[in-house]
Amino acid sequence: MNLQEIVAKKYNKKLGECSNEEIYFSLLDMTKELSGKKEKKTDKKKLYYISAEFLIGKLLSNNLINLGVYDEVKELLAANGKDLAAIEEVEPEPSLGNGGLGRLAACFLDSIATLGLNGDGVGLNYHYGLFKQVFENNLQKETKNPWIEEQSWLTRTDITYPVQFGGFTVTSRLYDIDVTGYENRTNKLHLFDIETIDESIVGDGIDFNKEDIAKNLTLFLYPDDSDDKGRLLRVYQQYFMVSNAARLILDEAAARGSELHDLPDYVVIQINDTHPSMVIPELIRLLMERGIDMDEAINIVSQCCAYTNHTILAEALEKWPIAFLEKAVPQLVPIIYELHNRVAEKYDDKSVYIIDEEHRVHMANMDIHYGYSVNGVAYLHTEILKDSELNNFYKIYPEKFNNKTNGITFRRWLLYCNRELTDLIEELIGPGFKKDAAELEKLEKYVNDDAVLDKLLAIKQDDKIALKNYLKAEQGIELDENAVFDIQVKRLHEYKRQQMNALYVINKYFEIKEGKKPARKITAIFGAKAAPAYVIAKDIIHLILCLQQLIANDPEVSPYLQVVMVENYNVTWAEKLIPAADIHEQISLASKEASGTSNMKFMLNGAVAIGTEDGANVEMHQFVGDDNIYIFGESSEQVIDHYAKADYVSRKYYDDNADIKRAVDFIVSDELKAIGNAENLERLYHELLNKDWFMTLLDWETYRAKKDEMLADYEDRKAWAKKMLINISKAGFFSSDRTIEQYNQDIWKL
Ligand code: 26Q
Repeated sequence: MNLQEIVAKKYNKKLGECSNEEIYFSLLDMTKELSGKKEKKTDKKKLYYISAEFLIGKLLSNNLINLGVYDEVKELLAANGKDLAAIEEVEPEPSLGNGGLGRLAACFLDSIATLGLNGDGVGLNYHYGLFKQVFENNLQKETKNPWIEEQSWLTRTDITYPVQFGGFTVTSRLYDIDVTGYENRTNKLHLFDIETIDESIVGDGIDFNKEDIAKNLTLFLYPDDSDDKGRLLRVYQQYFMVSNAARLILDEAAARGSELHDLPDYVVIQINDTHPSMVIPELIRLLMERGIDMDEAINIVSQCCAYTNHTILAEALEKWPIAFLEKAVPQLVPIIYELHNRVAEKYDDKSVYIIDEEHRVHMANMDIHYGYSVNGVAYLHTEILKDSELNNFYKIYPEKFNNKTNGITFRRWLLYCNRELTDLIEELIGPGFKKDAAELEKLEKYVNDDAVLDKLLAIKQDDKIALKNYLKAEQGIELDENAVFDIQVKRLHEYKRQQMNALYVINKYFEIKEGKKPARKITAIFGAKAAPAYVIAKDIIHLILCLQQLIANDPEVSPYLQVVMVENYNVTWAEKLIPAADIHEQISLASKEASGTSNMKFMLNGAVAIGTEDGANVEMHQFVGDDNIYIFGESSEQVIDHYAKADYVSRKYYDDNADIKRAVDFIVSDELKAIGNAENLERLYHELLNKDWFMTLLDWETYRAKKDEMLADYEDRKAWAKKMLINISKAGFFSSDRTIEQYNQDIWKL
């Protein structure tokens, strides 16, 4: 049925008479019908991308684009007096992820379908996604973030499984979301849920009773893991996810003709970080239940599973106390012991054991021993895994280690979020880049074409105005589109060093007060959520919000400097912010950011990076050369050396550099305390001065110098436009289509 027919049947109205909500629900039906026609079920081997997070974002426009009907629908609506952008506003954003890892999974699903590969996602149907962030008294407050409505992208299926926990059983129900490839097949995102979830147990904010598993299992994305009850619930969630996944995998493989002994010919499982690692013992258990002996079961599973590592931060590598597993999933414990014993028999080096001396199960270690591939997510990250973090494993299994530098889907992060730029590119080099991102290199021949450079600048200006209008409508904040927009958006974490950027702002504030005014107004835009229990991260948000208020109310400074922190940064915000950026901040402490993916989105949209040689910045730097990216700071080798020698002392930098001292002291000044809370500000001040584990002050001076150089360069508008063009033309490598092709060639072999 076409849209008018759906609307007529559903609401007995003409298009022009419908509310935006009615049109949205009708478009849902239409899209589902179109995508359903593109399902394919023929291939023998299938990929299952299991992930605790799929940060898919709004789907309406994405699906319309991928189904090839976006323009048609937009025009039809316009002809009936309706605005697609206003209809998009009706759609709630499914925030089923924290940040990079979850968004990567969503980009990957898009590319898998776009490349026509047989691969589905498997995860959990959280009723509330990542908390909604609200600011109150310049502090982050968390509130619940519902996204499931009576009519949504979810389709209820008939698939249910009994899932057994220690002492009780729950019954699962599978819901599916269609994943529409760009002008290609439709795959599925499988999200498991239980029907006994009780949304009424959520109290104020995001508090709930963490013990009643039947009522809360899929209620929230990542319950707080700051206490043991929350951590235990996480184990229940993970097992529920993988037990369902394993059964679905075995049922589907059997339907495709597998006799289980040949499972690796039918199935490949990509384990997205360690959150789904229990799929290994669970599959072994299920195979044994079906009559396969232990040796063969282990062998089969080891040939099916591949593991991706997303972090080298030791505290983020999951280690579950065996007592947790005994309580939640006792049936897995003997299998995990068996897996451990086989390792312990073979190797003396205890660092590669699965169970450590404190009776904790190291999930990554299990993945590495009993999977056939281990990959990092950017060149430098994989090198660090091989050389240091996982070196003991690399020595045992060099053949398992490989790199797959992350990528992003250009459908969402260019075609959808920056139509004007997409049209210009198409006008210059034709439409081929939409399917083959490497073709963007053809843009390079325009690097001295003044007309093209002027158009690029004009598009950026339009995007900045679009952001200005959106921010005004959302938060009532006024931007100046002639300012330089310097944007840092990502989860709040000390290693990402938003605090270093804030100290730059403070220094600029002082310079302006002293009469040293910048050539043009600088607008520093932040967007970040902090984990609810991450105290210092919340203090950094507090500092930024206090600076925002202080500077906005200072008539001496506000003409030259503005700080804006957008509330509830999410995928929808990213789609507005990224096209509008002049400068993007990728300033993590070298060695700490596994890859980063916002860096790729900004680059593709013609922003220029200031960054450290960290994560995928290293590869970006190689592609664009020294003239088109602003690199500063100590190298990963130097940083790793500081940790080894424990020789970084932040106070030394504070004592030796008067500007650093002035900026750090300002955190606890009377001016800021008049706006903010002494407790938060003092805690942050002491942290920077006495600990500063992520070495903020180490690189501050070179950061300041590099950013000042960058801002001066920005004034040569033509030279800057060239940098923009080169960045766009070299962004092709960072398409997730390229990443997925490499996964398929080296790991999945579909
Ligand atoms: C672990 C234990 C208990 C509770 C939570 C967690 C947990 C939750 C989320 C651990 C890690 C995450 C998310 C990690 C993540 O997003 N990593 C990012 O992955 C991106 C995609 O590969 C990279 O680009 C980023 O560099 C990396 O930080």
